[in-house]
Amino acid sequence: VEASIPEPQRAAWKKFQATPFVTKEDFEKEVVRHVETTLARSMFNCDETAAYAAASLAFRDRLITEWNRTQQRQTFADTKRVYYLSLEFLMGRAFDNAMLNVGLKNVAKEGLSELGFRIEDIISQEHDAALGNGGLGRLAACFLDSMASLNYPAWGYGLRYRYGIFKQEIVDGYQVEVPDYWLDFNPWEFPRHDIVVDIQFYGGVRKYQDEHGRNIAKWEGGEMVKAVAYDVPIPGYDTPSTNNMRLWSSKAASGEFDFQKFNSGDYESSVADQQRAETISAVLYPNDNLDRGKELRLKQQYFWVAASLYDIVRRFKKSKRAWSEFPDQVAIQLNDTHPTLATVELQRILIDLEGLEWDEAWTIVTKTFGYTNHTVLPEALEKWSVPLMQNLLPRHLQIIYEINMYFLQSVERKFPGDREMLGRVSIIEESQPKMVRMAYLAIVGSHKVNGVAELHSDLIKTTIFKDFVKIFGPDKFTNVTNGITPRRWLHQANPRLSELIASKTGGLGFLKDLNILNELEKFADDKEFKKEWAEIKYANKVRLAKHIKTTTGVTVNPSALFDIQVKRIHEYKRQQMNIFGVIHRYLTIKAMTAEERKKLAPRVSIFGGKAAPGYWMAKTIIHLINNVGAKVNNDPDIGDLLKVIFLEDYNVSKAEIITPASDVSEHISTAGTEASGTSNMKFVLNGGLIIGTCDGANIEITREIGENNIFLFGNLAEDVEDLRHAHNYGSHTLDPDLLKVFETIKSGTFGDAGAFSALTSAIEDHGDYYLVSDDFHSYIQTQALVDEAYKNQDEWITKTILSVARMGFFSSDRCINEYAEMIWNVEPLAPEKGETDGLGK
Ligand code: 73E
Repeated sequence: VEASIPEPQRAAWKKFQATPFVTKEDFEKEVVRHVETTLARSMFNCDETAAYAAASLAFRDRLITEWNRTQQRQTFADTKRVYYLSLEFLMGRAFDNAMLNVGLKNVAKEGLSELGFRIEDIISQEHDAALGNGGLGRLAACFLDSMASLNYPAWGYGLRYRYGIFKQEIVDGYQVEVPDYWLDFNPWEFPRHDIVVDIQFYGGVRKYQDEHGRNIAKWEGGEMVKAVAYDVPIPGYDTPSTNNMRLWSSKAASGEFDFQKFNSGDYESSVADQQRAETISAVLYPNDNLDRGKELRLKQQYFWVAASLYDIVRRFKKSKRAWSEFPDQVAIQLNDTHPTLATVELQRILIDLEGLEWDEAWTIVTKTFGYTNHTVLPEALEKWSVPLMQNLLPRHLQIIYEINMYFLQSVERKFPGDREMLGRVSIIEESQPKMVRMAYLAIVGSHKVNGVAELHSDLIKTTIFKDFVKIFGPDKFTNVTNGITPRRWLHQANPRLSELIASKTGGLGFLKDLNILNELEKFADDKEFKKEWAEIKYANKVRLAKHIKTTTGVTVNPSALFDIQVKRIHEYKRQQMNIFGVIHRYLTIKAMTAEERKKLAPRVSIFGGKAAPGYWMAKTIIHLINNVGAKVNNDPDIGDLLKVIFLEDYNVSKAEIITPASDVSEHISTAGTEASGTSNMKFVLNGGLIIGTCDGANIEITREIGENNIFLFGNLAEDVEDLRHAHNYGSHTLDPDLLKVFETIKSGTFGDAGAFSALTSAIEDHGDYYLVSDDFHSYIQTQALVDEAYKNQDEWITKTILSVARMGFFSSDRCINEYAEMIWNVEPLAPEKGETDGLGK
């Protein structure tokens, strides 16, 4: 629909167009206006919640103004756009980030103060937007920040879950899940009730020939659901560019059949239909690195993918270009295999709805898509059962079979007679029932496939996707090592450190070019600088200690070594090894003389992370950590020498408090299992050292910061297979120190011994798949090296400064530039000079 204002009236529009506030006075005016009109309150009943609401709305208005300008600029320029399809966006809080990116935090701080509020109290009113599980979702959020900050024309597309990842409570040492209803008040979203897409499910396919003798396939019948768009502005840092994240919410298709049911007295079933439709976007699946193959999940995937593609295609069609130009205008990135149906949906649109020939359409599809793989864990590789797909998406299944047929024909031509190869690479697994292998479909449907760290990208080429490298050649496979946004993970989370760095590197430029951190190297031995550096770390530890005190009641000494492992609980991440190590330390201290104890560096072992609700072993690990804490923390014989803390409900806003407070953090996955990891980068960037295995991005962190500045241990990825084989087919002797730990657990020292038998028997009786025993000795030894190194604070601080100075590579800005150049072929669209007027600088 053309709704453009005619030329003669545009002058009036320009005269009255919204102007974003810049001054403190204008900000206050906006806050008061929102309190008094939008919220219908007054100075006599304005609490912190209302102040948060009004201040956020003031910033939202501002972002929307810039958002509109950015979209106009992009539409006029008509250049290529990027679409980042992710089922997860782990955004955390938006208010602080908006203030910092727009450059008006000081204005807001003073303005709020004049109105009677402390900005920290207002910031903490906000509920996290927790639409993700862990690293994959947080990576998507960092990428949005970088794409906007670098002025790339880019959209994120996702689902507007009514419930994000559950809130974790710890009750008697056990994890309890509480629903995360976060939409009570969300000023950051903008409902677009005019942007609604009909999404079809079920039904059947009718095939016939039209009057020209063309074969037609028509997907008919079934159910319709509506997708309603909600837009969230994504402000870039120090640029007016404001991109869009569009989240889809499901609604019942109003219309004849509902209405008919209603009229015929079938009110209940019409309400049931509505609820069923709304269920699609109701809840985020809480599994990290695990695929459970549930029908509702497949529905979510298609719902989101179909709505997003409809939107993208509609935008492309406005430019009236030939279809062959689609890949010159559109780049779509698949964040893991979750959106892989998008390749099939685009093929369906092109052949069934737009009448293109198969080959022409498929060329467009493969040029458009790129696929990022995030895991090699077999239990995480998505497969959908053929009967399930036949029922829900009958036309898509036909197209998948056809894609597979042409693909296998091409393989047959390249490797004549290699039947085994055909069976291995087929998109359809010939199991009972048959399964669609989504990663294979994603590879076949994309022009580039990337892993997320060097080791991981090498591993996928030599293991799970080996045959595909032979078929497509090595150039289709590449690496983009993950990164993090320094805006949130340094400037926002650690303002004092950011300020100190700015004072030595000529301002905040390092937040846009993180390699500038290099300039800190020359301060690595500067006494004055080191003192300030150490003071900031201490203050951050005091802040975390306070948080620990209020949330757990345990007093920890901020001078102790803070050893932190926060991430999703998973056997491959080996929190069990960490807690076994803690028990070993406990036993060691108990056996020490008073003299020996004096030499020991006091330690606080801090854990945090959620277990998937159905992951029993992970929940058992949480239980053990809490029970060890209960024992150790109350043992008067131990005192400050060891404290064990489990932090409840680890999420993005808590990570902003936790990350700056580490002395060491643990990244100790079995080699070859953690694709990248990103919290390793956050901890080092905040002046913490890490203890880690040769896995994921730990290897590149070592390359960048130097091996003297990291505590590496354990077996290498190349040896894992042989070790596992030896466990199962050779004689398997376990580490004696680990066996002592097991004895202690079994004796009931940490409560009901039977509760933890699954943890010990996974290692003793079931092959120790994650090599805990193989790595235990090396782990304990390395922890002893950490103790020793920490005693020399002077050297320790130098190590942390040098490490921070060398972390420039891990900015997500670097990642986005690599994606743009190697995979998307898009250019930034810089705002014009005059356009920066609205910016608070
Ligand atoms: O190593 C991390 C990686 O840093 C990896 O485990 C994680 O992605 C991060 C970002 O690249 C990841 N999550 C998932 N797969 N890999 C996943 C799989 C299924 C559902 C939800 C998340």
